[in-house]
Amino acid sequence: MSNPATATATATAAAAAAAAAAATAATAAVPAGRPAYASPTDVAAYGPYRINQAPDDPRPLYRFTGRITADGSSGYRAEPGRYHVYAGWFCPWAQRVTLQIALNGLEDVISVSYVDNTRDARGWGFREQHGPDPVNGFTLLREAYEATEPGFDGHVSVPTLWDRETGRVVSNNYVGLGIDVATEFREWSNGADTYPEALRDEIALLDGWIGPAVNQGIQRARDDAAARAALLDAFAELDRRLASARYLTGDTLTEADVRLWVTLVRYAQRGPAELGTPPLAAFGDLWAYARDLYQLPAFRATTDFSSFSPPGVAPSPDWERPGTDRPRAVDARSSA
Ligand SMILES: N[C@@H](CCC(=O)N[C@@H](CS)C(=O)NCC(=O)O)C(=O)O
Repeated sequence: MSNPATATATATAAAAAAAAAAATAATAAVPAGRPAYASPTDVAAYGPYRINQAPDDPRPLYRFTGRITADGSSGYRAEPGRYHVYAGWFCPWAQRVTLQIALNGLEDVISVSYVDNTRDARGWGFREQHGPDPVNGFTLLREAYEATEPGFDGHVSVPTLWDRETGRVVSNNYVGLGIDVATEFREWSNGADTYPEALRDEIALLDGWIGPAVNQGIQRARDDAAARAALLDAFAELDRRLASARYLTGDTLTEADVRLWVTLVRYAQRGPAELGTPPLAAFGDLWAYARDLYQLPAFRATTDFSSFSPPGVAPSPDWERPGTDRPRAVDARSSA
C-alpha cells in the first residue's frame, strides 16, 4: 500500500497538461471594470451573518451534495482544471479538502482559493489579504450560490466546490468532497491512497466517535461541561491508541488522520484558553503525533496558524520538532 508520506509528485505529461489548464483557468482575468474585492467586513452596517432559510423549510441547509466520479457517472467527471475549491484558511472543514488535494499531489489539477477570515451578513467575501476569486471574479462567495440557485437562502460555507464547466456549485459537503478528492483523481495523483478500501470501515468507525466528541464537540465544549469531558476523554483514548500506532489506522496516513489533525491544530492554538482545558502537550503521544504530521509538506502548505490563533498567540516552537518517540516499527517513511 503506498503511503502519501512517501509519495512524490511525478511530473507526468498528464500532470503538466493539467497544470497548464489549471493555470490558464486561474489567471482568467477578473472582468474589467468589476471590483476584485468585497468592501471591508462591517457587522455594524450589514449585521451579523445569519441563515435566512425559514425554519419550516424541509430542504437541507447544506443542499449541494454533488459527487465527482472518475467515470463521470455522477454528472461531474474528474478532470484536470475543471474544479475549484473555495476554502478558508481558518476553517477545519475546508482544510480537510485542501489537505487531501496536497497529500494526493493534485495542486495543479484542482485549484484552490481562500476567502477572507471575517464576515458580516453578506457571508464570506474575497478581500486583499487572501486575494480575489480567480475563477469568477465574485467579490462575495454568496454570488456562487446565487448563480447556482437564484434566491439561495441556505448556508454560504467553505469548502465550496465550483465546476467551471457547468458554472455552478457542485457541493459544499466537506465529507463527500474529501473522499472524492482522495479517490476519483487517481489518473493525475501522486499515487497516495489516503482512503484505502481496506480501511474504510475502520475510518468510519473512528469518525463515529471522534466526529461527535472532537470535530463537532469542540464547538459545544465552550458552554457544555459534558461536551468538554467527552472531548478530554476522546483525547485520552487517542493518546493511548497513538502510543503504539503511528497513524490512527496503523501504518498508513488516511482520511481519519486528516479529519483529526485539522481540529487538533486549532485546539492547540486556542482550545485551552477558550475551554479552560489542558494543553495538547498534556497528551504526550497525541501531541507528538500532531507534530509528526506537521513535518509533512502537505500539512505545512495548508496551515496558516495566524488564521485561527488569538491575536499574539504564536504557535509553539515544538511544531518544528517532530515527536522523536513515535512508533516507527512499521514506518513506511523510514524505508523511503
Ligand atoms: N458546518 C458545515 C461545515 C462547513 C462549515 O461550517 N464551514 C464554516 C466555516 S469553518 C462556514 O463556512 N460556515 C458558514 C455556514 O455554515 O453557513 C457543514 O456541516 O457542512
